[in-house]
Amino acid sequence: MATTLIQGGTVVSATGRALVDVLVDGERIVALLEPGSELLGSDVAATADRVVDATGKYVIPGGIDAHTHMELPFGGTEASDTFETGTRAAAWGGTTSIIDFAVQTYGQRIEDGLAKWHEKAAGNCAIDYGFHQIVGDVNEASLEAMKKLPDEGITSFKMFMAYPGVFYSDDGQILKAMQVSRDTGMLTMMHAENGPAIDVLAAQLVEQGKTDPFYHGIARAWEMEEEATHRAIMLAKLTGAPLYVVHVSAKQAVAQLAGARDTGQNVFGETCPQYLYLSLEEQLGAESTQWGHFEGAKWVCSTPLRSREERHQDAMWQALRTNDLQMVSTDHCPFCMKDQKELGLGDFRKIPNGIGSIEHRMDLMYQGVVTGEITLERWVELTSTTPARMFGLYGKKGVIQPGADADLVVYDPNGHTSIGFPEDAAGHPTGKTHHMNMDHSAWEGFEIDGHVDVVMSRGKVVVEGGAYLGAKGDGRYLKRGLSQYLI
Ligand code: DUC
Ligand code: ZN
Ligand code: ZN
Ligand code: ZN
Repeated sequence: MATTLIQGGTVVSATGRALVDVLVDGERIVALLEPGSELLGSDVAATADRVVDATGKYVIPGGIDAHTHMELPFGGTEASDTFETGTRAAAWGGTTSIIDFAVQTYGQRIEDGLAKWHEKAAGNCAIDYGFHQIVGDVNEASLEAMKKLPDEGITSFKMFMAYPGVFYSDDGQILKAMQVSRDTGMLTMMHAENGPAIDVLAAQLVEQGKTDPFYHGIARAWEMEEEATHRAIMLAKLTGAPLYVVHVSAKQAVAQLAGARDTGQNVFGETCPQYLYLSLEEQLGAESTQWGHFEGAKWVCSTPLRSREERHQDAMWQALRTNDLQMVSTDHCPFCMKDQKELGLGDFRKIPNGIGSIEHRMDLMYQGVVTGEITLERWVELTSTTPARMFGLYGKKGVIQPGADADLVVYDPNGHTSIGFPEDAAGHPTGKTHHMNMDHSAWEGFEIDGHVDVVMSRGKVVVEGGAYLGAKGDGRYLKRGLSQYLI
């Protein structure tokens, strides 16, 4: 097997940093070595098949994005990234594993929904991938099928308290599924928003002629997130199910999670880069010559962007520091403006919900290190190590140690990344700088004081020198174990 030495970098883990070299043999990490080490009497650097120079750079475990929606059917269209394009964009951004959501739609068997997701992903992914199961129809057959999912490496399922008529489950259905969660150790993931109430508020806004994208966020008020988060916590408490709340955006929802954790309940939460950086006020002010006020559709996602004035973004950063929130995923669910978001021209309810960020998560979170919101170690913990531990991948993923998969990123703190469709000095567009299958960027104009230089996925260098060297089908299905956070 070919060996690679990643030399001269600072290896950063969730718990510290050290100037050590990383030796990779085939698909695995085999040793962490003091610089200049000898192995069996010979100089490692001289005998390695290949040396990657990481001098002055960080070497981190590859990012794990535990919340993505490739090819998700939604709002009469389908998320614009395929497993091929979305995972390639992930690799460009230093993410080497994803966990996507296999969908069981209403009236469908779980087994059939899952088989369809395997079909979509198999042979198409650039990086390793696992699945959570969306349970969209709770009935006797589904509850039985759920019990078999851990054997397939699926140890978490997601339910929706929102989207009546699409993915929605009522409290009784959630209770039944949570009983399976308690009995099997599968993690219950929850989209916590009061969907029935939101739909009434949304309809009333549209009746009043308030149809611009911004009203999406008004209808999906933080009270609707706080209430649903509380309800999910109570149902989890009653059943004894471990609970993981996805895409937390309201500071009041964080308070619910923190309160439950303080009582010893096994509940967790993730937030996403959009809830750390973007706001409802900016969505309200968004306007372009092409789209007018409909420009705000680029940021229509659920949960919605929250008010900066109300300081939700500050609360999310704080919760990431205090561990009231444990991870950052993207909820990557991209839609183009043309033919997709524009389905909601004149009625914000018809805008497909979602933002594409898979390529930018590692950079955006690194910027939090630069601005002093989080430490370098916490960056690694939030984006790689905790996702691996939370979702049963740790040891193989999420850590740089002998025996782990060689999923590695060389990150340059002296590099720079401009996101979006920048213009040159004369104001001419230079083309898009990202690789997601989108005709815009929700992150237009973001500047990152760092750069993903080299990405290695299971021992293969897939990004280097600004070039993509990987191939469709490099990624394998990840059978996951139970969460390490079960008690
Ligand atoms: N939220 C989104 O923004 N997109 C897909 C589904 C969801 O819950
Ligand atoms: Zn959701
Ligand atoms: Zn989602
Ligand atoms: Zn020019």
